[in-house]
Amino acid sequence: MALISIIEDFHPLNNAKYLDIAKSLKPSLHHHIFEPVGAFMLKERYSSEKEAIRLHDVTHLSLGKGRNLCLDFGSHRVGRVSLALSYSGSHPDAPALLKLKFAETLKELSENSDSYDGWISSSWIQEEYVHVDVLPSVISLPRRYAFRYLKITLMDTSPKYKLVIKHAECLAESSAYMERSGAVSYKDPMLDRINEVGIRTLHNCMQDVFEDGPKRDRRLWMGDLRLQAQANYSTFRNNDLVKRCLYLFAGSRFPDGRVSACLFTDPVVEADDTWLFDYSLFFVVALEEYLEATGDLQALEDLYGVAMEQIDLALGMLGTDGILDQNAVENTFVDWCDPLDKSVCAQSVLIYALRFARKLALRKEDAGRAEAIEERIIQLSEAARDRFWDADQRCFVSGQGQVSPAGQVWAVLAGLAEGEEACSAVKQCESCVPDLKMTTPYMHHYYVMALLACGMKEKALDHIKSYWGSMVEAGADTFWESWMPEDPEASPYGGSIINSYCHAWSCTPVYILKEFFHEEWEET
Ligand code: RAM
Repeated sequence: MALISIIEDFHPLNNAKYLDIAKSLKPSLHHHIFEPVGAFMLKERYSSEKEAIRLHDVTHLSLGKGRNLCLDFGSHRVGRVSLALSYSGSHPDAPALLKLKFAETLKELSENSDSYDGWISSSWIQEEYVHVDVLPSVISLPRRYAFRYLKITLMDTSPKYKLVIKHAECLAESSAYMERSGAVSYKDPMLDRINEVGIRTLHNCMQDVFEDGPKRDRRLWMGDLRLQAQANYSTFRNNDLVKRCLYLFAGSRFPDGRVSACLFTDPVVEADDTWLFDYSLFFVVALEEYLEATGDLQALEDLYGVAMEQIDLALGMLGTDGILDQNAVENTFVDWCDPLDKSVCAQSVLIYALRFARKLALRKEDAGRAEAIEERIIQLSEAARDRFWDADQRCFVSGQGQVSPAGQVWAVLAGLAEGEEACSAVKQCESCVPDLKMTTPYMHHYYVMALLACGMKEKALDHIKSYWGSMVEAGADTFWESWMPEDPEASPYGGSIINSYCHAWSCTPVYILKEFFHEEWEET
């Protein structure tokens, strides 16, 4: 299902004070130069068969028309690339025409982007045609790329000369210092590798905001931010970057006060005309967690009202039966899973957010509000149990008898079942129908959190090792936006070439391991 919202004449409600505070928190970017550590050629333009080349020999290679050269920058990098080019033979009598393709994974190198026909723009594919008029020369590409591999295909020269690639480098950028990740060892090679890949994923997405992915969409999404912030508190602790992002969301909203699902920051800050019910509520959750991490009274004072507005707007979407209306359900994200009936999830996310809103109210010493929220939690939970709990199947059922993993996970996280009932619901996740399987690390994160909420620590750890471990085994340098081990080509967008292979919502094992398992390793 495509997630495309177009609202004609959309004019976000901007708050200059919040945007000024966000601006004052804009971080500077740190730079680091990376050069290739390896090289190879693809035997055919789109084949995966490789011919190894010693890096040392690259600067002496004369590339003629149709040849390609792939440079391996060692791991996933986010930055700006420059190439020093020269020639062999006679003086160049025609421009060199290069096709440059930047790839986050090896697989992308041999994919033909012309075959992509999905619903997200193909312009996200990192490919350029570049004319080089003067040789020798150094060309600096104008865009920032997210990649490990660079494939240079020589589309044309002239019979009089060949191209020589003398040097390539990437000026990588991030607002986080890798040396300050606070990485610890879990004394288990796979967990250490998962932790390392997770930290790199988060680091490479930490730019002047928490980007969802540096290849695509390169911007701030609320659901992603909530998880990035949690991972950040366990690692880099760039808490001002979280603060900046919260103020950005508060600073540009829907005209009726709703927090937008996502924001653009360039050329000016502007809320996207996309609203997701669950994402707007994650503003409340992320604010409370930020305050817990920092105790920032200014943020509490400024943003409390915006958070409570999200709660009031969401409560306004309840029917007289205490169950959310279709508009809320249909605008809930949860996971990329078309057949998923999201009614249990939407109701549960609201109750989950209410629990954070209550903590916020207590923090603000707003006792009346806290009490009213408590009553709502009880009322909405009862309504949800009446509607969705199936005592025979011992799990939550929505729509036309649908038992989905996402529904069980969110109901448990909302506290709609406890003890044996919660365990029984969560166990349903293992035996669901293929169409309802979880598709993203984002959803798998919440599954692990539900296992932990049920006290199933060993299972939670096993799942981290098997699910995130399967990405590591499939060659991930950074964690991927969407991943189903049994269907490696799966994409929510109609073609895996457009998938993001460094997506921060997938980095959360760095948080879970540190917060829920670290002590155990310290003891051993
Ligand atoms: C994708 C983005 C983002 C996610 C939304 C719902 O397009 O990559 O990570 O939050 O969808």
